[in-house]
Amino acid sequence: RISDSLQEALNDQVTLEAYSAQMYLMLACWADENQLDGINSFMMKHSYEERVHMAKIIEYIQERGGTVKIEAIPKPGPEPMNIVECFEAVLKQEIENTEAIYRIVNMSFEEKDWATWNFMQWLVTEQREEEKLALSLLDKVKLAGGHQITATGKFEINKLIGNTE
Ligand code: OFO
Repeated sequence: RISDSLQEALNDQVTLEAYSAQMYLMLACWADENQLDGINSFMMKHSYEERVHMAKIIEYIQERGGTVKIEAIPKPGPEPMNIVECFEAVLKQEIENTEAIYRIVNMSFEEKDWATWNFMQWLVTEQREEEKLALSLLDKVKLAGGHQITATGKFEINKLIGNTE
């Protein structure tokens, strides 16, 4: 059975994944308000992915005989002022999430809970990919003009991000 401390850390991670999902939803709605349909669909997809992460962690806690506690999710924000801030928010969120995941990996290592350690490796890989993606999209936004982006730049970047998985 999972330890109380790992149970608590994994429960916190459930809330953090839910928070990430809300944050992507907030960015998706911001994009929609700003006629950025490609960015909207990218953010909607990622919000869904975070919910999948959340559900997997819930299942894992239950599988190990632990108790899941569904907590309140803090309000995401603030809303970005432009596309650069939008992708800076994504990168920041993913980095924070990675740090939280590493803390659990470390705890499971110290407790020699190899099942949890092994389960967490999937999230480690996932985060590596998500951080890489967030960083490369932020680079592309900057390349397209960053804070000085033109209407054409916005049009192109919106299309490109809309076609990104
Ligand atoms: Fe952004 O990934 Fe969940 O963990």
